[in-house]
Amino acid sequence: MGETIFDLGSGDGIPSTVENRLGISRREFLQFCTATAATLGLPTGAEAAIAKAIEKARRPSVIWLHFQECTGCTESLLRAEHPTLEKLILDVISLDYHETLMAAAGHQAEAARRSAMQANKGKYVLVVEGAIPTRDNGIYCKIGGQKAVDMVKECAADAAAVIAIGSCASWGGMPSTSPNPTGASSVSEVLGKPVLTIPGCPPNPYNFLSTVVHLLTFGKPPELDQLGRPLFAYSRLIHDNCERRAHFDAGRFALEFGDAGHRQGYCLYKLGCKGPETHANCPTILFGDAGAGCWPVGNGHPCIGCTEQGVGFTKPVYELAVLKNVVPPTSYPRVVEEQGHSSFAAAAALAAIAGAAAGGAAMLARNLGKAHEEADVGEKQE
Ligand code: FSX
Ligand code: SF4
Ligand code: F3S
Repeated sequence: MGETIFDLGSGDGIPSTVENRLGISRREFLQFCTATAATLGLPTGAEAAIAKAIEKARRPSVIWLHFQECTGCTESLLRAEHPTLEKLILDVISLDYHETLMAAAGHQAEAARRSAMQANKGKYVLVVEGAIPTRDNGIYCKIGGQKAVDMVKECAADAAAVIAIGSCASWGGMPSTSPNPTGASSVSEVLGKPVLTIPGCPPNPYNFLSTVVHLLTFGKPPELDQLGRPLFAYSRLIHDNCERRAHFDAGRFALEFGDAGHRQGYCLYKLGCKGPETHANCPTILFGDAGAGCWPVGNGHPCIGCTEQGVGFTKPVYELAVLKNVVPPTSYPRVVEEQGHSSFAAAAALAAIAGAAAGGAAMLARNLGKAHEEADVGEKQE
């Protein structure tokens, strides 16, 4: 799939400048392009191509389907505290069908989907949120009287690209949890071919946005792993960039929620953290615009492995993770005992490195426009 060149067409023209559309300055727009290029791991100069692609307003038509899920993927995209993110997403795509967001309902909505597919045949992007029930001939999810399993096949037939957003669409996720009574399946299982996947429950919106920008700029998806996940977001283990990693290495663990170790921010491995076997950029890119430490482990909860097939919603939360790239000490000191001395410096160094990594790009994207707001406040005060 990584080799395929998609023709996303010329889309609809947008008259105003990109800065006006987004409500940000030219400088901030270019900063966003640079940050996205950095997030995608692209070489110097790619930011110019990204800026050109977004400015050309070559907005691809997007058909967004909902099946077995909680709508958390959509919520995480649109409920960012700062409006720039969803503005960017809605600016770079033309969202022609989305059951949660569209004004149309019933037969009108289904007619809008078919007419968008017809008008953009071979050029639209299909985004699927949610798993697809396959048991008993797929009767457990119907939209407008059509079975989900039939709808996804119909919509995928003429799509330029298919993106499975969230763990449900990527590999079954929460609805496929044993005993999986509805036969909840992934998009690629139903279509019988690999698709681009952005797993996570919910996935990080910046990973979706960066993937769409890549499609738009280069006409092809970013480099993917064997599960269809973009490597820029899913090539590293959570454990590699975790701010608690120095505590893991020093053998300092929280043993119970609320114990002394938990209160001091020790490693959550013994509480079942699946960071050592889960690939995602959560610790560097963070969630929810709430600042440093805002991701599951940063908030004190073990990673449940939501981006990883066979881990999230599959392994019990309390089960210890497989250590994929580290050799643990043969024994661990007790959590209440005096620990080594080099560790605090090591923890600080690791936190600094994590903060300066790819997350910087997301920080920048999330802060776009804030300078304006502050300047406005300053002016009002004068
Ligand atoms: Fe929910 Fe999306 Fe989880 Fe699934 O996210 S956040 S259940 S991955 O499909 O809506
Ligand atoms: Fe972080 Fe979890 Fe690894 Fe501990 S086990 S360092 S909390 S990812
Ligand atoms: Fe999911 Fe773990 Fe990230 S639970 S959101 S992969 S920290």
